Amino acid sequence: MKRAFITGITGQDGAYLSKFLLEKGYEVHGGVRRPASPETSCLEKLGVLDDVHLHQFDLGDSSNLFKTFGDNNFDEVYNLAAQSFVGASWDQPTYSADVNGIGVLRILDALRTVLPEARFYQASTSEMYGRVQSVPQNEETAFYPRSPYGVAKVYAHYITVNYRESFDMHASSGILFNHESPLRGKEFVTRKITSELARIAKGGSEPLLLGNLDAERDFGFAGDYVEGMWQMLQQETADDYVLATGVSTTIRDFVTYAGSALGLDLEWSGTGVTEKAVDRKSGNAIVKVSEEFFRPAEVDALVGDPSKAKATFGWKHTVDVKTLAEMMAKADFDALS
Ligand code: NAP
Ligand code: F7E
Repeated sequence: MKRAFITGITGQDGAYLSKFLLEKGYEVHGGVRRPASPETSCLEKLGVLDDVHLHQFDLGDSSNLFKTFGDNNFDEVYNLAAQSFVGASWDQPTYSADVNGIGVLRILDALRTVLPEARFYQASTSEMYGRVQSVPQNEETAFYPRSPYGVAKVYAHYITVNYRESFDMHASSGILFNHESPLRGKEFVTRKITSELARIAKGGSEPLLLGNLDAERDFGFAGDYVEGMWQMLQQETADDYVLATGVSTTIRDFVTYAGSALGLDLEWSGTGVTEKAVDRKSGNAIVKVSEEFFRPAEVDALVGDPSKAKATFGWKHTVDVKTLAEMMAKADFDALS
């Protein structure tokens, strides 16, 4: 039986990856920051909390990384832990740099010293492309990060490549575009949209407040992406791969898709901060724009090219963006019933 360790096991991807690996017959271990009362709702919702082994683990502390890897003979280590909210990285820039950047060096250094045969996965991100240098983005596209989060992830990406090349470690980096699910945190835009529209569809009167509706993202389903993470570590040689759908969608269109799944027929009018959406049936204002949710520097448009992952191990997405919006909106609506 293979043994895997997942940092960030309590997050969206950690929960889906745990379920996926358990179904493959793995013994699954994971790191939690607050073992006395960890936030385990994602693992509970997927029904796997009782099947995983939780260890005290913080990316800020080298000694517990050495202990965790020194005491356990893991075959695969997936680093999913991060301060993952881009917007918060301007408020906590040094913390984001430490956890998302130097934290990865701490893991690699511990693995090199006490568990050098373990295969390693680093959660890299399309945010590294930032102000995009070509369209679509693939493994050869130059990085131009636009947030403290993105800058830290570029460091993490290159230190992973460097340890692979310097110490012959099996260390791979998955450059994943946005992937979402009913387990997504409510501060991220897709889940904010679906949870707020569900509230409105249930009779709530306050409109949904959003920032930049013109931003475009390549949205996929998290369940598809964790399979790609695992596939990367099954390759004989470690490498870097983009996972994406190849389709880009504005935030405005995602709202329209989610609204439609809940019976809201949205009509958009205005521009910039005066833009709004009204439900044609009720005449109620459903969406308004607030400057509060704009970022100091924006990533305007991302769209990925996953050809390398498809050609190498046959990965492709199975859920398109409309189905994703519907899945998330209905889950939020049902949760309120
Ligand atoms: P998420 O739901 O926010 O989960 C993040 C996890 O990291 C949580 O379990 C959190 O634990 C843990 N964590 C945060 N700081 C930590 C620290 N100092 N030490 C140990 N654990 C810590 O994120 P996600 O969406 O699953 O994303 C997983 C990874 O993929 C992240 O690295 C993210 O940056 C990256 N990524 C995500 C996407 C996406 O679209 N989802 C795309 C590309 C890359 P707590 O429960 O204690 O907070
Ligand atoms: O924003 C715009 C916002 O916070 C998406 C993380 O998983 O994916 C995620 O990062 C877009 C941005 O995700 C609101 O300005 C408009 O353009 O959902 P988000 P993100 O920044 O793309 C990448 C790949 C990661 O690696 C990250 O870990 O939506 N937007 N109005 C808004 N965003 C939020 N959060 N809230 C709004 O009200």
